[in-house]
Formats: sequence, C-alpha cells, structure tokens
Amino acid sequence: MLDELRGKNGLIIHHWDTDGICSAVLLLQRLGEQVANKTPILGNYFLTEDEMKAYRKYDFVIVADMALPEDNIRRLAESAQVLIFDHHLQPLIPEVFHENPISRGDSPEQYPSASWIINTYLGNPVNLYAVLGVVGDHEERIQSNKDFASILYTFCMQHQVTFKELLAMVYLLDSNYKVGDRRAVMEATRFLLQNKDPRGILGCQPWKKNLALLEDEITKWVDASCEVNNGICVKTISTSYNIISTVTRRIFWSTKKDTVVVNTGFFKEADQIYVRSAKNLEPLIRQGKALGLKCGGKTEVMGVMVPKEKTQTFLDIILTFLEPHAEKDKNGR
Ligand SMILES: [Mn+2]
Repeated sequence: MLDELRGKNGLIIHHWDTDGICSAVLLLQRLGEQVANKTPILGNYFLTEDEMKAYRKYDFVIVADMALPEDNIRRLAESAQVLIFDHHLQPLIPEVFHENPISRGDSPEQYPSASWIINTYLGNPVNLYAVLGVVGDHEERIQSNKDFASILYTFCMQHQVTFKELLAMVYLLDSNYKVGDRRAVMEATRFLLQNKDPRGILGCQPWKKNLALLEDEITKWVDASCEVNNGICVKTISTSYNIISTVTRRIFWSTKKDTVVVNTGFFKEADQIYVRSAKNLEPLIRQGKALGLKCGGKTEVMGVMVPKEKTQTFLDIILTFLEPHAEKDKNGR
C-alpha cells in the first residue's frame, strides 16, 4: 500500500506527542523525506478550515496516532488518497485505508501505540522509534504488560540503553508540545531522522531547555497556596504550558487529598480542569460528556475543557461528586 505512494506529493498529519512524532518518523523513513509532516494546532483534535484548505494540494494524506473527526477525513478524501494508522477506538471509515487493529477488535495490550502498529505494518524489526512511541503512551505502566516488558528489556540490552533513558527521551520529545511550540513538534521528526542515536536525542539542547522551563513552571504552581474545602484541594492556575496533569498529580501525591486544578491560561475561551481522586471518576466523566463537554480520563483522573462561562457550574458538580458523604450530612445536604 505505501509503496505505491512513493514519489507522490504527500503529507503526514500526526499527534503532537512522542507516539505521534515517532509514527511520523517511521513513515518518513519508508516514504522519503520529501513528504511533509504537520501536527494540528496543539490541543485541537480536528483540522481548522484553513488547514483543510491548505492540505488540498496533496496527492495523499496519512493520519497517524489521531482520531480526526469523520467529516475531516471525508473532506480530505475528496482531493487526496487518505490512509489512517491509529490505535484509538474509532469507527472504520469504508472509503479510506484504515490500519487500526483496535477498531478491528484486537487487544490494546498487543498494540500499545500507533508507532507499534506502523512498525508492524512496515515489517520493520523492533527499533528505537517503535519503542519510544510505546513508552511515550504508557510510561512506567508498560512494565506491567508482560509481553512488552520483555520486548523492551531485550531492546535495552541490545542497544545499551536503559528504560530510564527511554523515558528521558520521551520527556524531551513531549517537552515541545508542553511548552506550546507547534513548529518544534513538527521539526522534531527531522531531528530524529538525522540523530538516530539515543545519545543525540538525550543531548538535544533546545529540548533540555524546554524541560527546565516546564519544571520551573510546574514547581511554581505546585507550591502556590491552595484552597482546601471538605478535604478537597482546589487550585486555580494560569499557564500557557500544558502541565495541568503533572501539577495535579504532584499536589495529589504530596497532600494525599482529592485534587482539582483549574487552568484559566491555556485556551482563550475555555478553561482546562483536571481532577485526580481516590474515588472512581468514571461516573463524573460520563456526566461531563452528557453535558456536552470535551472530557476524558480513566478511573483516577479526569481532564475536561469547559467554556469559561460554565466553569463555576461544572466545578460545583465536581465538588459535590467528590465530597465525602459524612461531610454532606454534616452540612445538612
Ligand atoms: Mn498514541
């Protein structure tokens, strides 16, 4: 399938995180470096009108590690051949080539990243990019996936690199989107194509500088005072960096209290809210979705984007949900 694209004018649209970047690198290695690569505007899981128009000039468009809306895909397919490589659960679109073992019903344990799916599809041996995508999407948790723990162990032995160093490479790659530098995300693919050695990645000065900036900003907000009511820690921050999940996690770990962080500085018309709790948050996530909010998460965490005029209302819903029942009785509610 990919071989027939060689020599054509193509574009790869990829997620901004390590898995997205590494997925693009694997495709560029196969298709040639004349192929362009773009990431959507950071935070957008869709393409804007301007992007849709600009991408009409390509013969083919490959979407990697992103479930773009079906409407975007159909419109891209009007002028280009469209291929999707992904591991997010999404309906298969019959008109386009869609390599997604998860949507076919295979186990996510076996396909933990888009980079792994692409690398398998290409018939490549295990390599740094395939592995970094997996570590990027799962971090330490991948070590409890028995099959992958042993694949990673073998890879580390053969390439004289430690798991810690793989994680360090992930943090460096992810630092680009976390500081909000979209261009750097896109250029990271080219850097990886030229610096095939882990040492080259670990020594990348601009990315190391990003990490230092992020760390300063995270510390500043973790250390800022927080309001505690009913045993719940609520903190409002204002930062353009994508650090809300890290800030929330650190506060939760240090205070051992359910934590809610509101970031008013990331989107112009919406706030980011992030919750970490000892309580199962799944009902709250369903509630947010039912209200039409963009939200996601898992048992212990929830992230949500709320139009600014609705922040207070949804915050009240969150606090009511988190309040221990005993406290509720005391307050007579
Ligand atoms: Mn991914």
